[in-house]
Order: sequence, then C-alpha cells, then structure tokens
Amino acid sequence: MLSRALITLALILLTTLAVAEQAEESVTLSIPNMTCMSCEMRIDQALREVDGVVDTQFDLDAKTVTIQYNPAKTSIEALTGTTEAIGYPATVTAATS
Ligand SMILES: [Cu+2]
Repeated sequence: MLSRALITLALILLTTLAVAEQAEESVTLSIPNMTCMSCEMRIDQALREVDGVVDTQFDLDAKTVTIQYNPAKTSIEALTGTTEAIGYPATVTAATS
C-alpha cells in the first residue's frame, strides 16, 4: 500500500526532525581574562547573540563558562571565536554531546 508507506516515511521524518531539534550539546570554556562581573556580562551578551546558544552558566571563581548550544546552528569553534573577538580567548575544558 502506497499510502501506508508514505505515512511510515512521514513518521520517520518527523521523528528525525524532533530528535534533531532537541539535540543539545554543552561545552565548558576556560577564559583566563575573565576577571570580574563586567567581563562576565560582556561575554554573556556576546555568546547569547550567537544563534544556537541556548544557555550559559558562568563560574567567575573558576573563570569558566558552560554553554548549552544547538550543534546544528553553531559550533565550539564559533563560540571560542566569539569570546576571542571581544578580547577573551578561551580554551575548551570539557565537552559533551
Ligand atoms: Cu572584568
């Protein structure tokens, strides 16, 4: 039956899209130049302007930020590039998918 095959295909497609939509990854960046609250705010603002960034959690004492992002829209390279562009070079300390 053609219609049954089409429905099956549509379901597979929808499931794939739903999974892709929800897939989030997280990366923790070490940012040695981040020394105070205004550094943190500057970096947070820049990161949140990146399409695909879902959330950020800063640890000022550890000088790290953990970023939840959608890997379909952005990448670790784009995120470190963003912080570096405003004067805060970053290195990856942990990444999960
Ligand atoms: Cu500062």
